[in-house]
This record gives sequence, C-alpha cells and structure tokens, in this order.
Amino acid sequence: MTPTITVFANSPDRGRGLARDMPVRWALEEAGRAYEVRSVSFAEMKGAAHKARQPFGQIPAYEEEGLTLFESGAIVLHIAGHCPALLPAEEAARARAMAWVFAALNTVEPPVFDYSLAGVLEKEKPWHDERRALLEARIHDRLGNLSRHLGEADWLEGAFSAGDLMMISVLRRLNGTGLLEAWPAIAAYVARGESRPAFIRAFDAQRALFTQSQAQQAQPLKESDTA
Ligand code: GTB
Repeated sequence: MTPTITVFANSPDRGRGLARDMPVRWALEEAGRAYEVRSVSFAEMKGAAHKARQPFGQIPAYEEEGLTLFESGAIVLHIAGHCPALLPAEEAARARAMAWVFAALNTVEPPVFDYSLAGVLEKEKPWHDERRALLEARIHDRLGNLSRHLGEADWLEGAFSAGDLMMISVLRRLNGTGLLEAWPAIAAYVARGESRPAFIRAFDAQRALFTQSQAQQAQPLKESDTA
C-alpha cells in the first residue's frame, strides 16, 4: 500500500520546506517510495478525524497498511528502518545513525526552535536583545561541537543516513540568519544535503502544493461556489 502523509493545506512557511512534513517527504524520496498526500486546513487539523491520526492535532501524520504514525522523528525512523541507505543494517552503525536523529531533535533543535520563535513572538519584548544573544550563544555552542565532530567529512557517520537527514532538516531553519556562516563546514554540510536529488524532489513537491493552494485562494469565486 502506498503510504499517505498528512500535511498543511496552506503551509505558514510559504513553501520554504520548513514544516515537518519535509523530513518525512525527504526520507520517502531517499527510500525511493511513492507516497500520497492529504492536505488539511488548520480547522481540520484540530478535528477528531485528524486527531485520530495525530493526537495533538499537528502535522505530519503518516498512514500505511496497518499503521498510523505521528512524530516526524518516529516516522523518519520507521521509513529508514526499511531502507539500508538511511539506517545501515550493521548494529553499531544503525545505533549511531539513530543517535544523530535524536541529537538533531533533542539537542540541536531546542535552541534553534526557540531562536526562530523569539524572532517572531518576542521581538517587541524589552528583554528581546538579551534573550536573542543568549540563544545565539547556545546555537553557536551546538554548531561548534557539530562542526568539530564533522571535521572534513561529508556526513556525520561516514555514509549519509537518517541522522544527516534529520540534522540538516533542523539546521535549515538557520538559513538566512547569519548563524551558519560562522561555521563554514556546517553551512557546506547543509548545502550538501539540500543538493541531494531526493531532497530536491521533496522540496519541489511541498512547494508545488503551496503554490497550488495560493493559486486556488487567488481565484475569483464562481457562481457555483456561492450557491
Ligand atoms: N514533534 C512533532 C513532530 O516532530 O512531528 C511536532 C509537529 C509540529 O510541530 N507540527 C507543526 C504543527 O502542526 C507544523 S511543523 N503546528 C500547528 C499546531 O501545533 O497547531 C512546525 C512548523 C510550522 C511552521 C513553520 N514555518 O512557518 O516556518 C515551520 C515549522
């Protein structure tokens, strides 16, 4: 059965591929698996039908024969579990790749996420500059350690894995902030991930959906729409 992923009908990232369906799409593309897309509005996300797929009323959700799954990390690990190019069969290498998925989501993402949120929700607060500096220092600490681990290598553990896919998905949120530029090896690592054909296919697919949703909104109402 072809899996179905549930995504934003009209993504607030405006097609920049920053919503969390992006790593899922990317993993499916790396695994060479076709998939179908169900797009939901914000109202639909909070309804019972979607909460049966995703208990918190968020995207993404993933469905295949006999399995409904939520949490982008769990979904990526599930897809990767059937794809040695994303999770190697050898036990130690597999455990290391999985550790990097958790490192991306649990260690690197928190300050990156707080930083993006601060830029949107806390900009007018009197303590914004101070908090921003604090978050930037936390991000630089993470990027410095990541850069040291990566060294001159292309990927975190030799061959590309689900760990790289998730780490690059998290780091992409820093594109355009100026923070990546301080760490040229990390900036190059992100660009390397973004140039993979599977990434490009995933990116183009989510962008096409956003463009289509914008075009539909811009269309004048037909008489039959208002009847
Ligand atoms: N831990 C869950 C997972 O990894 O699957 C988190 C899922 C999640 O945060 N989903 C977000 C969501 O559904 C969308 S991706 N939010 C709506 C809600 O909670 O009501 C996060 C996201 C949203 C917007 C942008 N953006 O505009 O740039 C980027 C990322």
